[in-house]
Amino acid sequence: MKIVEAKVIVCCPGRNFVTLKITTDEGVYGIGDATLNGREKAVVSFLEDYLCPMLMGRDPQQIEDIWQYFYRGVYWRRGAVNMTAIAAVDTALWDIKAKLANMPLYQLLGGRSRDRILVYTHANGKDIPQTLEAVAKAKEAGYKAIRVQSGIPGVEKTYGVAKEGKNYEPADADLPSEEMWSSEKYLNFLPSLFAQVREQFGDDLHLLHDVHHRLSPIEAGRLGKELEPFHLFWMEDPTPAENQEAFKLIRQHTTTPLAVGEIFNTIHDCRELIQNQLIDYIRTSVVHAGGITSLRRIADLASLYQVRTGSHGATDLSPVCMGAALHFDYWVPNFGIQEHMPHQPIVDEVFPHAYRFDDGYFVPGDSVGHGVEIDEKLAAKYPYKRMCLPVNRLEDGTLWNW
Ligand code: CS2
Ligand code: MG
Repeated sequence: MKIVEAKVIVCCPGRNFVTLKITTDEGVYGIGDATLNGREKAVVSFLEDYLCPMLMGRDPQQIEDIWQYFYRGVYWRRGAVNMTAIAAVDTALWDIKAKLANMPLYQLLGGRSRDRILVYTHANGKDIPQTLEAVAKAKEAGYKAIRVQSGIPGVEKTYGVAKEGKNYEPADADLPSEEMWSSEKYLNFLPSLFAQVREQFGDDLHLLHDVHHRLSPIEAGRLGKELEPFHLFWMEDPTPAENQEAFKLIRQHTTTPLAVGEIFNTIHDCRELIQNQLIDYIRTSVVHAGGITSLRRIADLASLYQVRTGSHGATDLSPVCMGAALHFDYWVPNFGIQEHMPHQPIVDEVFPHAYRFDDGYFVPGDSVGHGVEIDEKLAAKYPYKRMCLPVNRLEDGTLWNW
């Protein structure tokens, strides 16, 4: 069997998505997500100019060898663009292999380890009353786990909070918009938010929070400690993780569980964090960490240290990634939770899928492959439009982590 076509499809049904479609000489095809939010065209070029021509004539069944060819075989390793492109190839090939086996992907991975997949969704508002309303709405929709973000008094625009009357979408402008940040105001405010959420909703709901790389390690230690009475499921990305050792300091000060990894691309980005038990959840995704092949290796390493998975699932990860992630989650023994930020209805139309939500949980469905398709005709109606993520500055104008 041979690969005869590898085609990149770019569309913007409300937000940009890049999809790779690999077709074989026997007509079987597979698709993979290649979306890198705000840098989509870089991955398109990487695929079209380099990886796609190199795929022609190869046996699509040799998933491991193709992964090694693109990772080990290339002098320039790792990096977000590179690993997203490799992930798209890998996901499409697993889709093909599962179709050839006439199985849903999770069966090929080893079968399911659970009946259903716990997901968390987002609740946010411009202040505490609005945020409490959003939590109530998510709870009514059936979610058992909710990520809570709120506007901060004295900070005009902050990460994770939707514009009035709109759904939250991280890439919001043709050129990066600017936000302002104050760690002091945030730290003084956040515990009161969680105190009120617990007071209104009791202890049963799982609560999560994303710090989005904003704090220094000692500030993160303080926040984790002050949030302990509200027993969060996790505190996410408390500080940038380029220096993995920084997490030692946070760990020394708090028992609030820590989750990291949505911007990681390889096992090396998380190795020290996992081996030193500095985190509780590893959030690497199928699309940004090199596909199912490498996510499996990360999860196996994590399982040795009782670290569980909690894959990134924001709206910039396409339904193709979500489908593949849910098959992975169904199988992976050390599963923790899966993020679910619902796509707009038009996105679900462009990408028809077998996975479905049921009362706070997901199931991947039993279609062969990963169960996600792309309606190419509909996709063609929504051409690419540049959309950038914001940047962030401190009150004195210093550029900060977004
Ligand atoms: C976030 C994302 O979902 C998350 O946890 O951190 O919203 C992130 O900001 C976007 O995926 C960036 O593309
Ligand atoms: Mg995050």
